[in-house]
Amino acid sequence: MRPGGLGTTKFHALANVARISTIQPNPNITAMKLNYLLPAVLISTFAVGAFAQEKRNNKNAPKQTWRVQLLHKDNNEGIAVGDIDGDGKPDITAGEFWYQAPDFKQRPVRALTAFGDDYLSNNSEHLYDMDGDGDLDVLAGTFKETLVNWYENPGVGNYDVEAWPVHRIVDTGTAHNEATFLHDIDGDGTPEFIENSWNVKNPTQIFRLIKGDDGSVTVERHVVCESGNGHGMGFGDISGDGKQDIVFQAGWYEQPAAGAFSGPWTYHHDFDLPHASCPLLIQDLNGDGRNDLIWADGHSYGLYWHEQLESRPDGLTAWRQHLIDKKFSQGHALAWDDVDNDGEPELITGKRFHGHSGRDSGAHDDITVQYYDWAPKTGTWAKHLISTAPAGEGPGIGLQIRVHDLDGNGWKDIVVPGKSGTHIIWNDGR
Ligand SMILES: [Ca+2]
Ligand SMILES: [Ca+2]
Ligand SMILES: [Ca+2]
Ligand SMILES: [Ca+2]
Repeated sequence: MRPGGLGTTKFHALANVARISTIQPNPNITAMKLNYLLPAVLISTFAVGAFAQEKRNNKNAPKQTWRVQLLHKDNNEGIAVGDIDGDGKPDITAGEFWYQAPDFKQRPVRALTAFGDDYLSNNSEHLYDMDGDGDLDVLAGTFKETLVNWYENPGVGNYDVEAWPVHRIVDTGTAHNEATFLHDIDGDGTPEFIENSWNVKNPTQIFRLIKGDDGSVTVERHVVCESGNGHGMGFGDISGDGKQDIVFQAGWYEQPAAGAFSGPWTYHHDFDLPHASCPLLIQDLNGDGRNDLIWADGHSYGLYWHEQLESRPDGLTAWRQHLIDKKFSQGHALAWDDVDNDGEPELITGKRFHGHSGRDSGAHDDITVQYYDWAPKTGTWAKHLISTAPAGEGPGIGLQIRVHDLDGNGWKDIVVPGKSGTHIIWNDGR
């Protein structure tokens, strides 16, 4: 039986709504123009083609259906999924609480502090076995604090506590944080903790998690760049050498040939991506062997992909911008996963509700969650609306989107936090 009696809200389940295509110009001409027109710092804002929508004609295809369940409403914008109690069923953490499957009973994790008009201190969270005792703990970031804490899973039979034991792991020295990532940047199987900051003067740094034999965990700090961060971040191989690079608002950092922690990384200011999403995605969309970028403006309208072209003779990378969708704002988070069961991942995003407390463009638009199905042969994205609701009354994407098959029906569900509530969007499939 599915969870979802209480708190299940009616919503608009839509499928196959519109196809969005970008009409691509002659690549040779575009590359020439880019090389000719743009100086050393390549800003690839080359407007591409028309933005066209057409109704899909195939009305007989079975429609994929989605169902929204509200778990809680507060201003928390971080979320994580993992099997906290070890019963084999994925559970959810979201800010002050965790939700125990299968009925998603709300239980406490920690207290968050409020600030501003409508913020809670948490800007992101990750489930990871910090102390190596076999159960998942919560590692969390904050908007304003330089101190990073993790919260210890109290273990089966001990979940009626007021809060999980808290441990300080590091003082990063950086406030003004946008989001954090737990990501294995060097590919050794252990993830690193990496902060993205909107303050461009902040360092970009990687914290390696070091586990002691006694269950203690410490970090080792590695500086990518002493001063140079900026809104938005993603990880992947830009240079094509097989090592992951870091892309952010003002370009990318190239991982040293001798390894992630061998020294400072080389900075390339090859593009600017204003208020880029967290994460921005690095994928070879068109299969030409060069990784491309997918990003949204986290505080205004616009979802784009940047096609990586052949590098310029002077060594700078070259890019062509393609518009994916300009009809929604605040796509602050992106996910890349297979939600339609065709074996290929889709681009999942939506609107963050009340970024900057409602002062962002489109703050009062309807709030949506949607996915885009990429067709490499035609270079087009088919937009599928998953849910839509009046501003503040349905699922938004907050600062993190988690995609996971929670109920084991073979279709991946989507869980999202945000100031319009923490929601499960159940994927009922076709
Ligand atoms: Ca569980
Ligand atoms: Ca643990
Ligand atoms: Ca490519
Ligand atoms: Ca798919």
